[in-house]
Amino acid sequence: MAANKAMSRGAFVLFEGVDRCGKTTQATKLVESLNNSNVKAELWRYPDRTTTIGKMIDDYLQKKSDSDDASMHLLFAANRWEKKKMMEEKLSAGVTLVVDRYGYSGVAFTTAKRLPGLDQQWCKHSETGLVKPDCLMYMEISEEAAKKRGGFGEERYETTEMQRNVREVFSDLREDWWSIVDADRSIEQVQVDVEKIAREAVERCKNGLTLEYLW
Ligand code: NYM
Ligand code: MG
Repeated sequence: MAANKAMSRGAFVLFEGVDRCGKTTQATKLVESLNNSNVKAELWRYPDRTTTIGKMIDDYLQKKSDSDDASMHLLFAANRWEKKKMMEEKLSAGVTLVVDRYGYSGVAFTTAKRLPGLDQQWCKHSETGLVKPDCLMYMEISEEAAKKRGGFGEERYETTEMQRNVREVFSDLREDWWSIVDADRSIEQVQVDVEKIAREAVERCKNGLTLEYLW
């Protein structure tokens, strides 16, 4: 093996997008299908509401508590930092991580509040040094299609205006390497694209790909 050849590892496959775009549905189906074809895969999601920090986030999202916007942004980021080491360990052990939201949502949601001082640059700082995904599927859904999938829930941020702003920040954040998936279509149609994109990333990482870090 050549000295500079990266080791075989699992892939970090990420789903991002506004609420109701089908991330959770697709991520769940993808993990199932990967495991069925002998690719070790786990479903992760952020916020991870099971940790101590995650419970504080959950209270905030459910409006059981209120807090300063900057400190909430940092808690969402800390919720990723507390799992960084485990993420690296899983990936190097050959496990593919299918992740439902990550730091891109972190930046998009806080920036979308349009608060003085909390601009995109500020928001990105707390994510700097976290593992970069090997593949990012941005689930693009129109406002109309998202609305047809049922009304908003009761959680914080689930308003038309906020979702509009989030969509805008996401399009600002977009980079060339992102895969844009047309999420207006049926679950089955979207699944075909998702499988293809994810399996290509799994293959690349299996063949050895150096882990990168944000941003
Ligand atoms: N959210 C999610 C943030 O505001 N910052 C973050 O860093 C992350 C990961 O939490 N409306 C927001 C986006 C969602 C909400 O996510 C809960 P979900 O996927 O609905 O459980
Ligand atoms: Mg939600």
